[in-house]
Amino acid sequence: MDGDGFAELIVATEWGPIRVFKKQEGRFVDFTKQWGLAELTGWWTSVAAGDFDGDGRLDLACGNWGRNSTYELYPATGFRLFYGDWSGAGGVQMIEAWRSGTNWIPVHDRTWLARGLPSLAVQFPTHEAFGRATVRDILGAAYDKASYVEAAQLSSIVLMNRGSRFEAIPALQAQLAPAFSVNSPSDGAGSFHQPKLFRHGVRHFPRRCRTWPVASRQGRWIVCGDRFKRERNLCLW
Ligand SMILES: [Ca+2]
Ligand SMILES: [Ca+2]
Repeated sequence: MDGDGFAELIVATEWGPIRVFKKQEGRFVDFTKQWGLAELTGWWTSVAAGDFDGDGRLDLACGNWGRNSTYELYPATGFRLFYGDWSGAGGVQMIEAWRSGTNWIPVHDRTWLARGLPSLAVQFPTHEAFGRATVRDILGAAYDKASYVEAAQLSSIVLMNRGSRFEAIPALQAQLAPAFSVNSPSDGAGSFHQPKLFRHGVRHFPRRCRTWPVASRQGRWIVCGDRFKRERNLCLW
Protein backbone atom coordinates (compact mmCIF):
# COMPACT_ATOMS: atom_id res chain seq x y z
CA MET A 1 0.00 0.00 0.00
CA ASP A 2 2.73 2.48 0.92
CA GLY A 3 5.32 1.49 -1.66
CA ASP A 4 8.00 0.41 0.81
CA GLY A 5 8.34 -3.00 -0.83
CA PHE A 6 6.70 -4.91 2.02
CA ALA A 7 3.13 -6.13 1.80
CA GLU A 8 0.51 -5.06 4.34
CA LEU A 9 -2.15 -7.39 5.72
CA ILE A 10 -5.66 -6.21 4.76
CA VAL A 11 -8.61 -7.70 6.64
CA ALA A 12 -12.34 -7.33 5.83
CA THR A 13 -14.29 -7.36 9.10
CA GLU A 14 -18.00 -7.70 9.80
CA TRP A 15 -19.39 -4.90 11.98
CA GLY A 16 -16.06 -3.11 11.62
CA PRO A 17 -13.71 -1.44 9.13
CA ILE A 18 -11.42 -2.71 6.39
CA ARG A 19 -8.34 -3.04 8.58
CA VAL A 20 -4.75 -2.42 7.49
CA PHE A 21 -1.85 -4.04 9.35
CA LYS A 22 1.77 -3.13 8.66
CA LYS A 23 4.60 -5.36 9.76
CA GLN A 24 7.08 -3.57 11.98
CA GLU A 25 9.90 -5.25 13.89
CA GLY A 26 8.39 -8.68 13.45
CA ARG A 27 4.83 -7.86 14.47
CA PHE A 28 1.75 -6.51 12.76
CA VAL A 29 0.76 -2.97 13.80
CA ASP A 30 -2.75 -1.67 13.11
CA PHE A 31 -2.58 1.26 10.65
CA THR A 32 -6.34 1.35 9.94
CA LYS A 33 -6.79 4.79 11.47
CA GLN A 34 -3.73 6.24 9.73
CA TRP A 35 -5.22 5.25 6.35
CA GLY A 36 -8.53 6.92 7.26
CA LEU A 37 -10.55 3.70 7.34
CA ALA A 38 -11.46 3.46 11.04
CA GLU A 39 -14.86 5.12 10.56
CA LEU A 40 -15.67 3.30 7.32
CA THR A 41 -17.36 0.39 9.04
CA GLY A 42 -19.61 -2.14 7.32
CA TRP A 43 -20.42 -5.81 7.01
CA TRP A 44 -17.35 -6.34 4.88
CA THR A 45 -17.15 -9.78 3.35
CA SER A 46 -14.12 -9.68 1.09
CA VAL A 47 -11.25 -7.58 -0.19
CA ALA A 48 -8.83 -7.79 -3.13
CA ALA A 49 -5.90 -5.57 -4.10
CA GLY A 50 -4.80 -4.29 -7.51
CA ASP A 51 -3.59 -1.11 -9.16
CA PHE A 52 -6.88 -0.18 -10.79
CA ASP A 53 -5.92 3.23 -12.14
CA GLY A 54 -2.33 2.43 -13.14
CA ASP A 55 -0.69 5.01 -10.90
CA GLY A 56 1.66 2.44 -9.35
CA ARG A 57 -0.16 2.33 -5.99
CA LEU A 58 -2.22 -0.66 -4.92
CA ASP A 59 -5.95 -0.01 -4.52
CA LEU A 60 -8.61 -2.16 -2.84
CA ALA A 61 -11.94 -3.60 -4.02
CA CYS A 62 -14.15 -4.33 -1.00
CA GLY A 63 -17.29 -6.48 -0.88
CA ASN A 64 -20.13 -5.49 1.43
CA TRP A 65 -23.81 -6.46 1.76
CA GLY A 66 -24.88 -3.98 -0.92
CA ARG A 67 -27.87 -1.68 -1.19
CA ASN A 68 -30.62 -4.07 -2.14
CA SER A 69 -31.81 -5.53 1.15
CA THR A 70 -34.53 -4.72 3.68
CA TYR A 71 -31.99 -2.58 5.50
CA GLU A 72 -32.66 0.06 2.84
CA LEU A 73 -35.94 0.67 4.71
CA TYR A 74 -33.94 2.57 7.30
CA PRO A 75 -32.22 5.96 6.95
CA ALA A 76 -28.63 5.71 5.75
CA THR A 77 -27.34 6.68 9.17
CA GLY A 78 -25.65 3.41 10.00
CA PHE A 79 -26.43 0.46 12.20
CA ARG A 80 -25.25 -0.58 15.62
CA LEU A 81 -25.18 -4.00 17.30
CA PHE A 82 -25.44 -3.70 21.07
CA TYR A 83 -24.35 -6.74 23.01
CA GLY A 84 -23.87 -7.87 26.58
CA ASP A 85 -24.91 -10.35 29.24
CA TRP A 86 -27.95 -8.37 30.29
CA SER A 87 -29.75 -11.35 31.80
CA GLY A 88 -26.78 -12.26 33.99
CA ALA A 89 -27.00 -15.88 32.89
CA GLY A 90 -23.53 -15.95 31.36
CA GLY A 91 -24.65 -15.70 27.74
CA VAL A 92 -24.57 -12.84 25.29
CA GLN A 93 -27.69 -11.00 24.15
CA MET A 94 -27.73 -8.69 21.15
CA ILE A 95 -29.93 -5.88 19.86
CA GLU A 96 -29.47 -4.68 16.31
CA ALA A 97 -30.48 -1.03 15.93
CA TRP A 98 -30.73 1.87 13.49
CA ARG A 99 -30.15 5.49 14.37
CA SER A 100 -32.83 8.14 14.57
CA GLY A 101 -31.24 11.41 15.64
CA THR A 102 -29.56 10.67 18.92
CA ASN A 103 -31.67 7.57 19.55
CA TRP A 104 -31.06 3.97 18.54
CA ILE A 105 -34.19 2.06 17.51
CA PRO A 106 -34.41 -1.76 17.43
CA VAL A 107 -34.41 -3.27 13.96
CA HIS A 108 -36.30 -6.36 15.05
CA ASP A 109 -39.78 -6.51 16.56
CA ARG A 110 -40.86 -7.46 20.05
CA THR A 111 -41.66 -11.08 19.20
CA TRP A 112 -38.30 -11.68 17.56
CA LEU A 113 -36.24 -10.00 20.28
CA ALA A 114 -38.15 -11.68 23.12
CA ARG A 115 -36.66 -15.00 22.07
CA GLY A 116 -33.33 -13.83 23.43
CA LEU A 117 -34.67 -11.29 25.92
CA PRO A 118 -37.76 -12.90 27.53
CA SER A 119 -38.13 -9.99 29.94
CA LEU A 120 -39.23 -7.79 27.04
CA ALA A 121 -42.69 -9.33 27.13
CA VAL A 122 -43.14 -8.07 30.68
CA GLN A 123 -41.31 -4.79 30.17
CA PHE A 124 -43.40 -3.95 27.11
CA PRO A 125 -46.78 -5.71 27.42
CA THR A 126 -47.95 -4.62 23.96
CA HIS A 127 -46.39 -4.26 20.55
CA GLU A 128 -47.56 -0.65 20.60
CA ALA A 129 -45.54 0.03 23.74
CA PHE A 130 -42.51 -1.69 22.25
CA GLY A 131 -42.95 0.28 19.03
CA ARG A 132 -42.10 3.48 20.89
CA ALA A 133 -39.08 2.00 22.67
CA THR A 134 -35.47 2.96 22.03
CA VAL A 135 -32.54 0.74 22.93
CA ARG A 136 -31.98 3.00 25.92
CA ASP A 137 -35.56 2.32 27.06
CA ILE A 138 -35.02 -1.42 26.70
CA LEU A 139 -31.69 -1.62 28.48
CA GLY A 140 -32.33 1.03 31.13
CA ALA A 141 -29.32 1.48 33.39
CA ALA A 142 -27.34 -1.07 31.36
CA TYR A 143 -27.45 1.16 28.27
CA ASP A 144 -24.53 3.39 29.20
CA LYS A 145 -22.30 0.37 29.80
CA ALA A 146 -23.46 -1.63 26.80
CA SER A 147 -20.82 -2.72 24.33
CA TYR A 148 -21.50 -2.23 20.64
CA VAL A 149 -20.05 -2.48 17.16
CA GLU A 150 -21.13 -0.41 14.16
CA ALA A 151 -21.70 -0.62 10.43
CA ALA A 152 -21.70 2.86 8.92
CA GLN A 153 -22.53 1.73 5.40
CA LEU A 154 -23.48 -1.35 3.38
CA SER A 155 -22.17 -0.37 -0.06
CA SER A 156 -19.53 -2.42 -1.81
CA ILE A 157 -16.77 0.03 -2.68
CA VAL A 158 -13.43 0.52 -4.32
CA LEU A 159 -10.76 2.28 -2.24
CA MET A 160 -8.38 4.25 -4.44
CA ASN A 161 -4.94 4.67 -2.89
CA ARG A 162 -4.03 8.38 -2.83
CA GLY A 163 -0.66 7.87 -1.18
CA SER A 164 -1.43 8.17 2.51
CA ARG A 165 -5.21 7.80 2.48
CA PHE A 166 -7.96 6.08 0.51
CA GLU A 167 -10.70 7.61 -1.60
CA ALA A 168 -13.89 5.51 -1.39
CA ILE A 169 -15.84 5.02 -4.63
CA PRO A 170 -19.14 3.06 -4.68
CA ALA A 171 -18.86 0.02 -6.96
CA LEU A 172 -22.02 0.92 -8.89
CA GLN A 173 -24.14 -2.13 -9.69
CA ALA A 174 -22.16 -4.31 -7.30
CA GLN A 175 -24.80 -3.04 -4.83
CA LEU A 176 -27.50 -5.29 -6.30
CA ALA A 177 -26.70 -8.16 -3.93
CA PRO A 178 -24.30 -9.07 -1.15
CA ALA A 179 -20.77 -9.59 -2.48
CA PHE A 180 -19.22 -12.61 -0.84
CA SER A 181 -15.90 -12.59 -2.62
CA VAL A 182 -13.88 -10.26 -4.79
CA ASN A 183 -11.45 -11.79 -7.23
CA SER A 184 -8.78 -10.27 -9.41
CA PRO A 185 -8.36 -12.47 -12.49
CA SER A 186 -5.80 -11.52 -15.11
CA ASP A 187 -7.13 -9.46 -17.98
CA GLY A 188 -4.72 -11.23 -20.29
CA ALA A 189 -3.16 -7.98 -21.40
CA GLY A 190 -0.56 -7.77 -18.69
CA SER A 191 -1.66 -4.30 -17.75
CA PHE A 192 -2.20 -2.92 -14.30
CA HIS A 193 -5.88 -2.36 -15.07
CA GLN A 194 -7.06 -5.60 -13.57
CA PRO A 195 -10.71 -6.58 -13.87
CA LYS A 196 -12.43 -7.36 -10.60
CA LEU A 197 -15.11 -9.95 -10.10
CA PHE A 198 -17.64 -9.36 -7.37
CA ARG A 199 -19.30 -12.65 -6.59
CA HIS A 200 -22.84 -12.15 -5.39
CA GLY A 201 -25.71 -13.94 -3.86
CA VAL A 202 -26.50 -16.72 -1.48
CA ARG A 203 -29.03 -19.49 -1.65
CA HIS A 204 -30.41 -18.82 1.80
CA PHE A 205 -30.23 -15.71 3.88
CA PRO A 206 -30.06 -16.22 7.62
CA ARG A 207 -33.53 -15.71 9.01
CA ARG A 208 -32.32 -12.80 11.07
CA CYS A 209 -31.73 -10.81 7.92
CA ARG A 210 -35.48 -10.63 7.30
CA THR A 211 -35.10 -10.72 3.57
CA TRP A 212 -35.82 -13.12 0.81
CA PRO A 213 -33.31 -15.36 -0.89
CA VAL A 214 -31.92 -13.74 -4.00
CA ALA A 215 -30.49 -15.16 -7.17
CA SER A 216 -27.36 -17.07 -6.37
CA ARG A 217 -24.37 -18.01 -8.48
CA GLN A 218 -24.22 -14.56 -10.01
CA GLY A 219 -21.19 -12.39 -10.45
CA ARG A 220 -20.40 -8.96 -11.76
CA TRP A 221 -17.42 -8.26 -13.94
CA ILE A 222 -16.04 -4.80 -13.45
CA VAL A 223 -13.39 -3.60 -15.86
CA CYS A 224 -11.25 -1.13 -14.01
CA GLY A 225 -9.34 1.78 -15.42
CA ASP A 226 -12.42 3.55 -16.73
CA ARG A 227 -13.88 4.46 -13.35
CA PHE A 228 -15.74 1.16 -13.13
CA LYS A 229 -18.39 2.16 -15.65
CA ARG A 230 -18.33 -0.99 -17.72
CA GLU A 231 -20.01 -3.81 -15.91
CA ARG A 232 -21.90 -6.90 -16.89
CA ASN A 233 -23.39 -9.93 -15.24
CA LEU A 234 -21.79 -13.33 -15.27
CA CYS A 235 -23.23 -16.68 -14.38
CA LEU A 236 -20.49 -18.38 -12.43
CA TRP A 237 -21.58 -21.94 -13.09
CA1 LIG B 1 4.15 -1.68 2.54
CA1 LIG C 1 -3.65 2.74 -7.98
